[in-house]
Amino acid sequence: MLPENVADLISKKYEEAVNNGHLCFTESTTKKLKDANSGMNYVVSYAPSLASKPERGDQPDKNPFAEPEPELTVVENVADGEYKLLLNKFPIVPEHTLLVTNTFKDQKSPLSPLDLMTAYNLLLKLDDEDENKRHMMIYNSGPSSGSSQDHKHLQTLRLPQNFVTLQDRICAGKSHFLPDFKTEPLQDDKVSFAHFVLPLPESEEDVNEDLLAMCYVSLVQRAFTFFQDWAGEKPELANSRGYNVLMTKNWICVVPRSSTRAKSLQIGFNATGYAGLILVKTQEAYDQILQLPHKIDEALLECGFPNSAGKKQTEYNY
Ligand code: B4P
Repeated sequence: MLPENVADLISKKYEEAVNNGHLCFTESTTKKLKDANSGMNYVVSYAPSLASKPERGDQPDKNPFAEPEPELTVVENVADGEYKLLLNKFPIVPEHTLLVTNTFKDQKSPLSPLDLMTAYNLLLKLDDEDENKRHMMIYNSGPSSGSSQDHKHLQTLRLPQNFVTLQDRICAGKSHFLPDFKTEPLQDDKVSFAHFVLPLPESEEDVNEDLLAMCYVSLVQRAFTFFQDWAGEKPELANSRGYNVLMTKNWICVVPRSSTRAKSLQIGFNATGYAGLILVKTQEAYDQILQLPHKIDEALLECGFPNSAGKKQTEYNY
């Protein structure tokens, strides 16, 4: 499925691509912050040079994944030719990879059991407890989710060392379960935005395509309920149906999205924002965040939906 030494292959290809100029790594200043109100940990990456980068790269009409650059291609055929494993051409963290479908599939299409399983297997191969390395898969689906490319791609990036995400915190000590009409997914009532989380089984042997698909479908269903609920007030939300998926070896999370950018701080978020990884491109936003970290939580709500912790799905379902 994936080569045993995929972590080494990524490192080697990354080093070559940086050295031969095929990959444009952007340096950033990073700062760890904690919001005392929400308890959320943040790593804020300030990268002013990205402010002038065009949103869809220098060739906005071209699909970069139709014929990916060989210099960025780590594995040509993953899962019987279903995907390619590529290096992200414009990363802010090293060795950021993309699992891209070989034939065109829409980024708005749901994740398939194979998408989820392949991503999970990649996480297993990249995480290294001895070296304290953890990774997260993200899927930005729909225009309000922060995605800029329409060809289906799942991203995998390393989490900052010793970083505890919102999802880690609420899953701590919890066993895997599937939600039903009595049990809702986990949601931390201290943060302002809606997010639905399920712990994954501790043992990787208990994880398979069916289990991941059931988790994903049950979480996405809750996100879609939000769109229905807001259809009267904001019909454009019902049509855009944007959401983020975040997954580590330990949990899977879905966040319904209402917009890409927060007007308050003038910053955009993709899935990483909802794990507490915040990319900032202007000095103004950076200064405001350093002064008042709670502004991030407000901005995340602006781009999401209100937290529904404690409510049963039937209570916010029409
Ligand atoms: P999308 O899902 O469509 O968009 P995105 O990751 O939100 O990045 P975007 O392009 O909007 O850039 P942004 O300024 O927000 O993913 C498309 C991916 O394909 C991108 O990662 C892009 O770099 C990559 N890509 C485009 N052309 C390519 C090509 N020819 N070959 C290979 N890959 C190509 O963010 C700038 C960068 O920082 C992005 O890489 C983004 O993923 C990353 N990033 C954003 N927030 C981050 C955070 N908090 N922590 C770490 N990294 C973060």
